[in-house]
Amino acid sequence: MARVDRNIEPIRVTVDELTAHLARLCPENRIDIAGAVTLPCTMHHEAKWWSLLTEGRHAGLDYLTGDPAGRLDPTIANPWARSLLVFSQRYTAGWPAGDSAPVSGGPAGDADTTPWTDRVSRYARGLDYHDILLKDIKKVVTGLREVWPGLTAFPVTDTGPYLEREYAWMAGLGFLGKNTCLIHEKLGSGLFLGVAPTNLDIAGLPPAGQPAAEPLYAVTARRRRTPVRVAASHCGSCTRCIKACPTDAILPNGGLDAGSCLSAWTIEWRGKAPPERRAEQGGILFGCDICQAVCPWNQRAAESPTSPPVRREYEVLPAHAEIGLADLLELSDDEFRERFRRTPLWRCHPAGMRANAGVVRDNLLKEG
Ligand code: B12
Repeated sequence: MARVDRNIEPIRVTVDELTAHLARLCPENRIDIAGAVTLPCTMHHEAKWWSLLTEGRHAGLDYLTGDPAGRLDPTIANPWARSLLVFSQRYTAGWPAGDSAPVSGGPAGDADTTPWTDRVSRYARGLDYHDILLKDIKKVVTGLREVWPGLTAFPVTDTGPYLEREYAWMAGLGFLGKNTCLIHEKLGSGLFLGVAPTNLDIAGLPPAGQPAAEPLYAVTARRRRTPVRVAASHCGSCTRCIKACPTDAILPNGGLDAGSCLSAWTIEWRGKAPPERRAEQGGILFGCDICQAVCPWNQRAAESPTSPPVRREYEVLPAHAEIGLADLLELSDDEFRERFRRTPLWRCHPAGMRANAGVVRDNLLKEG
């Protein structure tokens, strides 16, 4: 990655000042959790990242492999950056027990009555988080800039060269599950993440490389007096996600073989799952929630939903009810564009959506 030299001076702030402003700006802008990390810092799970690349578990996603040094150290591209702000927004209030059917990939005898949106990951049933969350983060940043006019910050969600889950853990937003997801002990893992490198030099944060015990802001009240998140994982001996994954994508001790993940097959590979493995896709149309749906942390989150509710933009779009699975098989490119342009489903392109629908139809016919 090219080094961008900018004459940007750091701004000295205290963690208490930042916390006070986040406490005001996050709820106003529907951000559910926020924190900060001092840059540069050590990546604790650097080895996990390297093994993904060296063992070829990155599903052939070239955007993951470019510029490894830059990905591990954002200050190479942004030498002016002193901290990384991390933001999270819920897209679902957990997964109730038993929710994984019918997208579980098992027999789907009620194929005729299952809305096709039940076969889509929850994160992708409404509007696109790249628009919603990013706008919300930008509003928080604008609010911070009113306080600190010299603030430089480049918010991004998903698309930047940042290991967002690692930073979210470092910033105290949650812990990392065996399924590699960032899990908040009360909100579960139905969370989007976004980050912003900034020139805020924040006094009072844990030293660079030391994970924070708590986020700076959370929509939930503290549950425990002694924060428990500093350990990387709180999965204990639980292996539910490992056992439930129909394609064995989650490794025996945690971590993901992305090339076996249904999410990669249906989103990134656009319906081009290996022909001999298509039956493993079962009734899943787009994305996959199984490793999250079976997670006890998510089932607990669903049982005790927190207020305020999840942003309604992430709920199933009413227009989706106008069509069924069979229509997706024949959706024209124009109709795909019209229906899905501002949704996460856009990512798999029209041909990918038709291919995914074809795999589901074939699997349902076989199972039925
Ligand atoms: C590429 C990508 C994918 C790929 C590959 C995922 C992967 N695990 O490598 C595919 C297409 C498969 C995918 C799937 C999904 N993704 Co995705 N994805 C990304 C993206 C763009 C990059 C991830 C990356 O760099 N992977 C490389 C690996 C090594 O890093 P990592 O997965 O972040 O893992 C880190 C830690 O978890 C830790 N780690 C890894 N293994 C283990 C094991 C243990 C035991 C421990 C303790 C730690 C640990 O080390 C890594 C480095 O810090 C990020 C956005 C971003 N810029 O970070 C979104 C992102 C990770 N995805 C997200 C989501 C929502 C999903 C899905 C749930 C979508 C769906 N329902 O289908 C699934 C979940 C699948 C899964 N179990 O991971 C969210 C995650 C939110 C969260 N709560 O964690 C992100 C952050 C997008 C966002 N901005 O919100 N994704």
